[in-house]
Amino acid sequence: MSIVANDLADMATRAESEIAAAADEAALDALRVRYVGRREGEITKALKTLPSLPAAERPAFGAAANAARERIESALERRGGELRASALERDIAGAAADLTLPPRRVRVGRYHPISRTIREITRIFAGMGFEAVEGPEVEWDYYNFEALNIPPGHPARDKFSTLWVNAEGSMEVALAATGTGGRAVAEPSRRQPMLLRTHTSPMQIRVMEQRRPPVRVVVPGRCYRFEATDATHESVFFQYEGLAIDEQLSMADLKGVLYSFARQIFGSERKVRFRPDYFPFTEPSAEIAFDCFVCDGSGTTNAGRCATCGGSGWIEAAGCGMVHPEALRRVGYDPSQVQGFAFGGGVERLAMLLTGTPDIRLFHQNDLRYLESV
Ligand code: FA5
Repeated sequence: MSIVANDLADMATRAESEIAAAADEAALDALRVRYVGRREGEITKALKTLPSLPAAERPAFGAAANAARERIESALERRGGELRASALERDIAGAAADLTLPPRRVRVGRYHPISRTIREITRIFAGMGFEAVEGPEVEWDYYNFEALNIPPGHPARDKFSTLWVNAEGSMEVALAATGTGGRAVAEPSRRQPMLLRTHTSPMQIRVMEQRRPPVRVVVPGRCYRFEATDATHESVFFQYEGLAIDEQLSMADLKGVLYSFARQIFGSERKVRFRPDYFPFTEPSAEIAFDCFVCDGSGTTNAGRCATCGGSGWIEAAGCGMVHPEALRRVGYDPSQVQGFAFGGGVERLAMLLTGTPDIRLFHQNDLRYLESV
């Protein structure tokens, strides 16, 4: 190493001991400027002499200057940390607050069990190729009923009483059986009254209107029904709708998809029941149910009839079936070319099974003590 390079090492040693003795941040700053300041610092000054050195000495000199800078900078950092720590200790010693008190509990946010269940449902269906889409909660009579083969006066409207938006834009409760919120509609059209949708099935029509087969979507969303609540019924609840349209789809595909879903969400321990049902917009139609986790499917508990499943031993989870050819024709699909299956299930019913919640109303009462425990 050249003499000049040795001088740089000596300078670093001198700087280190001065830095270690710096009494406060101001003294430390002055030393920083003096040694490693960009304009007038010792290192900068030394580097300015570089061009005047013989070429052979320049690399060693440059390396020595960098090494000296690194030593000085780490000494500055070390001493800075020491000074800050002792300043903190001084503050604590002189503080008026009682620092021995336990800290305030930090409340960590988390997903609501319903949101968690929706995320799980869409994740599982995504694995089977279903894209998640959403639709409007305030819906035309046309999509909620008519396009699903439920014209005014159809008995299937009876189980779908809901809130209707009347001509003045305010809400009124009416029996869906009237189909018009109590108002006569001369020509059935999309400009009919609007309502709070009673199921997610209107999205079957909306999606088919917008896309050509193959279609594979899952639609989670809020639904509304004007009905008395009990352990498994709410007037505002969530459903997830599934729709698949393709060539040569059959009931076997529907069953395979729903069984795979049940296994993925519950493992193999829940029993699955699949049996015929009726929906105007699917043919044939079926219903899928899981055995009740409270009474283990027996229908009774120590207290008597199981309140969660109403004594049946089963919790009805979804309706399903092959999309009705009339619904396919209505959106311009050719039923001789494409077929499809659809299903619509209750999110809360799954969340109840997943979290062991015996009463659906516990999800929407906003009692954090309960929501944090599941
Ligand atoms: C329907 O709503 C049909 N749209 C389902 C369907 C879709 C059939 C596609 C065929 C093809 P249903 O009224 O049975 O069917 O409701 C479906 C599921 O929603 C029920 O199995 C239940 O899990 C849930 N559900 C229905 N009403 C309520 C309620 N009031 N509270 C909580 N969950 C409910």
